[in-house]
Amino acid sequence: MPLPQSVVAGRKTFRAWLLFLALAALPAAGGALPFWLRLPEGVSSYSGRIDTLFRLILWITGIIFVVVEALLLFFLFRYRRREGRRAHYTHGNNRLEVIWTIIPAVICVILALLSRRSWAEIKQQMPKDAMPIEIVGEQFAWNIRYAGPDGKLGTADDVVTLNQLHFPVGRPVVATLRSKDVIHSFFLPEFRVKQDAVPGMSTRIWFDAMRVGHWEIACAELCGLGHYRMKGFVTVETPEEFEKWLAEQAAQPGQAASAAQEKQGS
Ligand SMILES: [Cu+2]
Repeated sequence: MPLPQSVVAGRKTFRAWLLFLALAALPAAGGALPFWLRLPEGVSSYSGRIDTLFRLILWITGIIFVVVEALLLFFLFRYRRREGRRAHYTHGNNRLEVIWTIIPAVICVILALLSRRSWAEIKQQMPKDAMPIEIVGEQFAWNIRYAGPDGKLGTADDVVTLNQLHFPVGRPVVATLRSKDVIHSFFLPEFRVKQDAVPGMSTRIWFDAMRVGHWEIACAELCGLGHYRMKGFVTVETPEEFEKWLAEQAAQPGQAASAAQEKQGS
């Protein structure tokens, strides 16, 4: 006895979804992205985990995008206006609507579960033995405050630099992020760090570097006319080089006074 029409159609839909999921999962599992979508090099110890999630989401949304646009074009062409054909009114198809609501919901829940641990480790738990610093955004610069010779942040011997972020390789940095005026976004692309600096709020973030080098800080929030030049510089160096640099900064005339002034103003 031949199978009813609806069962055949159901099986076809199921097979199509299986094929889609395999298509989405395979390249993502292989960590592949086409060359024109290459990410910048990953420098922090968690950049690889962020990239895996990013690629997975990009493949899933990318394939859905292509399928949806292709269907849109197909239906536009298939049901175009033609002489003698009357439009007919339809309420849609309940079963289809349930399917295309449940599948994205399941995908979202799976993605949330997959990223849960990384989110906790990167955004919620601050590492111990980290170097504390303070970063204050303003139109249009980053003020970065380091603990001075007394090793404590928030004292008169703090070292304050403009747009110069230095830290030693291999040691995590916990930064307290603030803003003086409008919302800025502290962005270190190679470290996979992006966090809003919101006036009136202190937000803690952490990052580290697996190798020495020079990179850039960007502001990822349109914060005013000078937004484009709100650029800073990251220097990751050996612990000895970092100590030397910090001592040099502390010895600069006016540094202590400006640190104390900053403190009063903040
Ligand atoms: Cu900004």
